[in-house]
Amino acid sequence: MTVGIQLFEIVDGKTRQKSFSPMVWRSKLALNHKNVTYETVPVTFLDIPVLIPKVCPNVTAPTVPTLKIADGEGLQDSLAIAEYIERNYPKGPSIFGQTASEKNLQLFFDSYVSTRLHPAIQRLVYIEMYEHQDAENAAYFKSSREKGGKTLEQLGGDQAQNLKELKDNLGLIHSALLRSGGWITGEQPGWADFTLISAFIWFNSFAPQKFEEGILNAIDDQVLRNYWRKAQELIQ
Ligand SMILES: N[C@@H](CCC(=O)N[C@@H](CS)C(=O)NCC(=O)O)C(=O)O
Repeated sequence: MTVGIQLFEIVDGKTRQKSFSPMVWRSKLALNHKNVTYETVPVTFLDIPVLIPKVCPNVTAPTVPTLKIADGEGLQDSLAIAEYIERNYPKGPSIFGQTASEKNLQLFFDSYVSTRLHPAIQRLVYIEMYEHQDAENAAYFKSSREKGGKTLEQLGGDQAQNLKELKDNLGLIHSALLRSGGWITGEQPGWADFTLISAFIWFNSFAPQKFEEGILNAIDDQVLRNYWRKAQELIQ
């Protein structure tokens, strides 16, 4: 039997149904955008160091997403995966745009999402991520995150302050969406959108009420809510 492209994705330890990682979702949205046929391989936190080195034998720090492109050939890292797809599936809509400067701007947006939204979201979902694990994965999650000496509660910090930080940093994104009237990248979604939507998926999958408050209701109009509604067509 020929096994095609496989994407290793992390799921929660309790139901093993919830694909939550923002980095995995960046890859999934890019694969879907290019109409690539692939199957997903669900793994938990504890499976990652066991299974990923079998696909990528030389990696020092196994993580997901990992794409198995052929027997014995694996590719780690969401951006590397998207670049591989863009190179190898030239037909159809582009992920990064037509020019180097378009790609550069999208990577700038990627950095903005990763540095201005992810930290506050991470602090807002530490406890929920822990609660969605089975006993073994919960113990791993807790000990790996607490090894710096702070408890999960302490790492989460002041929730009101986290929501304020999110709101402050959503302002520029909201303005960009108002200007474009559609996706961040215009009429077609692109890498910038995939990074933003993936952050939203992560937040919403663990803490839908905080997501509602911290993202959809952060600014007093429908722009972010309409964007999230529109994003549902890409999420499969
Ligand atoms: N730069 C990497 C980061 C990948 C990463 O950190 N993945 C997380 C899930 S979001 C992971 O595999 N964590 C394993 C762990 O925490 O044990 C990428 O973009 O793919």
